[in-house]
Amino acid sequence: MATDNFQSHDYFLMDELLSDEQKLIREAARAWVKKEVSPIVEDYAQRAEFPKQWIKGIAEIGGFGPYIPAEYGGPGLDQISYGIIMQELERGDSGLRSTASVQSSLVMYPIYAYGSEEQRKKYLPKLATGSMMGCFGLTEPDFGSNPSGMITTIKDKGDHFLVNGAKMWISNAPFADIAVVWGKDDAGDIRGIILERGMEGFTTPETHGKWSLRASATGELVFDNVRVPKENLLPNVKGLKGPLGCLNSARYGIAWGAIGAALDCYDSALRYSKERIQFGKPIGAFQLTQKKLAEMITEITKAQLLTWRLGVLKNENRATPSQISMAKRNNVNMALQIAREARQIHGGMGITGEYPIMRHMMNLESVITYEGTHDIHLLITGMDVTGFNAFS
Ligand code: TGC
Ligand code: FAD
Repeated sequence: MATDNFQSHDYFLMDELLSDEQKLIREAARAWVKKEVSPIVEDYAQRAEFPKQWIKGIAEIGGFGPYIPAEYGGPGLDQISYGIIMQELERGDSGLRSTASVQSSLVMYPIYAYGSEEQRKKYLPKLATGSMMGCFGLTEPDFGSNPSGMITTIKDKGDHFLVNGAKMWISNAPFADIAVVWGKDDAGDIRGIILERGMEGFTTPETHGKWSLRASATGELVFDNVRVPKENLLPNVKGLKGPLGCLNSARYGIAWGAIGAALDCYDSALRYSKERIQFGKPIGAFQLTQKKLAEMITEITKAQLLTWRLGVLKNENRATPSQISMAKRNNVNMALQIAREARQIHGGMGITGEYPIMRHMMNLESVITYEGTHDIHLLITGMDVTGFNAFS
C-alpha cells in the first residue's frame, strides 16, 4: 500500500480568498482521498478496475452534484466548493474525478436544469447519495468533436419513444443505472432522454485496453430499438445547447481538477529532489532541477488564480463558455506538462507505481482530449476573440 505524504502548495496565499466553509469542505475531501483513495488507487489502476467502494465516500464528501439544492437531495454548495472538491478528487486520480464529474455535471445537472419536476424528484436524491449512478452519452463512433452530426435517433411512436444508435467512450457506462442520452427527434432536433439499465435493447459493453484512466470504467452505449416511456424525455431543452450547457459545468470542474493532479506531481517531485542524492548533493540543488520546480509552481499558481476568479464569475452567473474553455485548456495542458517534468525529476523511479506521476500523466492524456480537445478549446477562444468561426 502506497503512503500518501502529500502536502498542498499555496504560493500566493490563495487560502485567504476562501471561506471557512470552503476550507472545511477541502479538508474533508483531502482527508478522505488520503485514507480511502491513495492506498489502493495504484493497484486498481494496474488492474484496470474502478473501485466501486469509492462511490459511498464521494457522496459523503458532497462530490455528487455539489451545487444541486438540498430540496433535491444535493449538498447545495457554491461553485468554488464544487471546484475544490474536484481538485481534491483529481489529486487522488483523474478517473475518480471523472466519476464525480459525470454524475454531477452530466447527469444531475441536465436533470436539474432541463428535467421535469417529476424527473428531478425521481432521480436527483438517489444520484446524490450514489445509490443510483449515471452516465452521459454524447460522443458517437463517427462524431466526437462535432456532436451536431450525431445519428442516434429518438423517434416518437405515439405512446413511447424508440431509440436507435450507439455512443462510445462513455465514462461510467459499464455500471451506470441510468444514461442521459442525446439523439435526434423526428424533426432532426437534438433532444435528451433518460434510459434505464434493463430496458430491452439497451446494452453497455465495456471498453478494454486503455492505457489511461485505468481506474475509471469506460464503455459504449448501444441502442437497438429501445422502447423508452414518454415521461423520460427531458422536456425543457432542444438543440446542441442542451449537451453543451452540461459541458460548461463539467469543463469548469476539470479546470479545478487538473490543478489537483499538477499539485500531486509537483509535491512528489519537490520532495524527491530534496531526498535524491547524485554527484554528492540533492538533485534539487542543481540549477536545472530548480528551473523545472520553479516553473511548475509558477504555472500552478497562475492556474489557481485563473480558476478561483472563474469560480467567482460562475457564482455570479457571469462565467462565459469561452472563459471556461480557456481555463480547461490551460489547466489540463499545464498539469500534463508538469507531470512530464515531474517524471524527469524522478528519473527511473518516475515510471513506477511507487510514485503517482506516470498514472497522472497517462490519465491527463484523456483529460486533454475529453470534454473538448485541446485544439477545439483553442478554436473556441479564437472564435470568441476574432468573431470568426473556424469550425464551419
Ligand atoms: P454551434 O453552432 O457553435 O452551437 C450550437 C448551439 O449551441 C450553443 N452553444 C453552447 N451552449 C451552451 N454552452 C456552450 N459551451 C455552447 N457552445 C455553443 C450555440 O449558441 C448554439 O445555440 P443555438 O441556440 O444557436 O442553437 O455548434 P457547432 O456544431 O459548430 O459545435 C461547436 C463546438 C465544436 C464548439 C462544440 O460542438 C464542441 O464543444 N465540441 C466538443 C465536443 C465535446 O466536448 N464533447 C464532450 C463529450 S462528453 C465528455 O467528453 C465527457 S468526459 C467526462 C469525464 O469522464 O469526466
Ligand atoms: P476527433 O473529434 O476525431 O478528433 C481527432 C483529432 O482531430 C483531435 O486532435 C481534434 O482536436 C482534431 N480536430 C477535430 N476537429 C478539428 C477541427 N475543426 N480543427 C482542428 N482539429 C480538429 N464522451 C461522452 O459523450 N461521454 C463520456 O462520458 C465520455 N467519456 C470519455 C472518457 C474517455 C477516457 C475518453 C478518452 C473520451 C470520453 N468521451 C466521452 C469522448 C470525448 O469527449 C471525445 O473523445 C472527444 O470529444 C474527442 O472526440 P474524438 O475522440 O472522436 O476525436
